[in-house]
Amino acid sequence: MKRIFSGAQPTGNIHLGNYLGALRNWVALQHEYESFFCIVNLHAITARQDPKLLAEKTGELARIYIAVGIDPGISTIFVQSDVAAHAELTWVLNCIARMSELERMTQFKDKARKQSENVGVGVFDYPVLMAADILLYQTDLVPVGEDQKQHLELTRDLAIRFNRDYGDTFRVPDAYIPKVGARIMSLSDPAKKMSKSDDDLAGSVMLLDDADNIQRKFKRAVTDSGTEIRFDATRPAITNLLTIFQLLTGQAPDEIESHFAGKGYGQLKQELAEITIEFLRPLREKVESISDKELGTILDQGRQKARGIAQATLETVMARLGISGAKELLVRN
Ligand code: AQP
Repeated sequence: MKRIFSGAQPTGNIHLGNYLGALRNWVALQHEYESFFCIVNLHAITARQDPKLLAEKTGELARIYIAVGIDPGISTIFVQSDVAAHAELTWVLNCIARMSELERMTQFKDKARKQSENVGVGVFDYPVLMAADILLYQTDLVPVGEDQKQHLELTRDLAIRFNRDYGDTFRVPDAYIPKVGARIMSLSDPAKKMSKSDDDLAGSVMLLDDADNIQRKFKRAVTDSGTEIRFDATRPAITNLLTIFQLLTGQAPDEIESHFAGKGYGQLKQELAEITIEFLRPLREKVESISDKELGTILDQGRQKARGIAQATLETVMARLGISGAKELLVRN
C-alpha cells in the first residue's frame, strides 16, 4: 500500500482553509493509502509560542484530526516531538541543503520581510524540517494546500540529491494539491490566504468558532463590485465565498450559480453562514466528546508506530553516511 504523510501546526486555531485545503483530503485518502498525520509542534516553535497554550493546542489539534474523520483505527496520528528522528534527520538534510535554495522560499521571504533582521534560524530552516518529516516515512504522496507546493519541491530535490550522492535511500514524494480549495482566501482580504497567524481574526473562520462568530465573519466578508453571483477569477472575493459553498455542500458550480441567480450578496453570506454553522456543529461536539484517556491511547499508539518506521529510515541514512554509534564501532574493531 502506498503511503501518505501530512501535518498541521498547533499554532492558533485551525481554520476552514486548513480544512478545505488539507484535512478534508486526508480523510478521503486514508482509505487508499497507509496514512500518517502529524501534529507538527516543532514547526510551531519557529514562531514564539506560549508554552502552556502550545501544549493545549497540540491536544486540541489531535482531537480535531479525529473529529473531522481521521480514523485512528486505520491512520497513524502522532505528535512530531514524540519522534526524535525528525530533528536528527533535519540535521543531516541541513548538511546537503543549500542556503540559496532556502532563501528562495516565498514563505521565508514573506516572514523575513515582516521580521527583518530578527527572523529566526528556525523560520529559515522550516522547509528542511518539513522534508525530514516526509522523507522519514518513505512517503509517496503529500496532501497539502497550494502554499506548501514550493516546500514539497525542495523535499523532492533533497531526496534526489541524497539518493544520488549516497545511494538509493528515500522515496521521492509527490504533492497532492486539490483542484478546488487549494487556496482559501481571507474573508477580509481576498488577496491574502486565510491564515492562523493573521492578526485580522475576522478574515478566518475557525473550525471551533461558535455560531455567532461564524455569522458575524461571513456578514462582514468583503465582496467585489457588481452584483452578480458567479465563479469569476476577476472577482476573487465572491469566488472565494462560492468555493467555500461548493466544498461544503458538494454542489456543482453551475448548480450554485443558478441557485443564486437574481439574489444579492446578503443572501449568499446568510446561506453560507448557515451551512458552515451546521457543518461545524457536529465537529465541535465530537472534539468535546473525546476523553483525555482515549486521546492518550491514540497518541501512544501513533508514537510507537511512527517511531518504528522513522528509526529504520534514520538508521539507513546514518549507515549510508558512515555515521554509527560508538558501540557499533567497538564491535567492528
Ligand atoms: N488558506 C489556505 N487554503 C488552503 N489550504 C491551506 N493550508 C493553510 N492555509 C490554507 C494548508 O493547511 C495545512 C496545514 O497548515 P499548517 O498548519 O502547516 O500551516 P500553514 O500552511 O502555514 O497555514 P496557516 O494557517 O497559514 O498557519 P500559520 O499562519 O501558522 O502559518 C497545510 O497543508 C497548508 O497547505
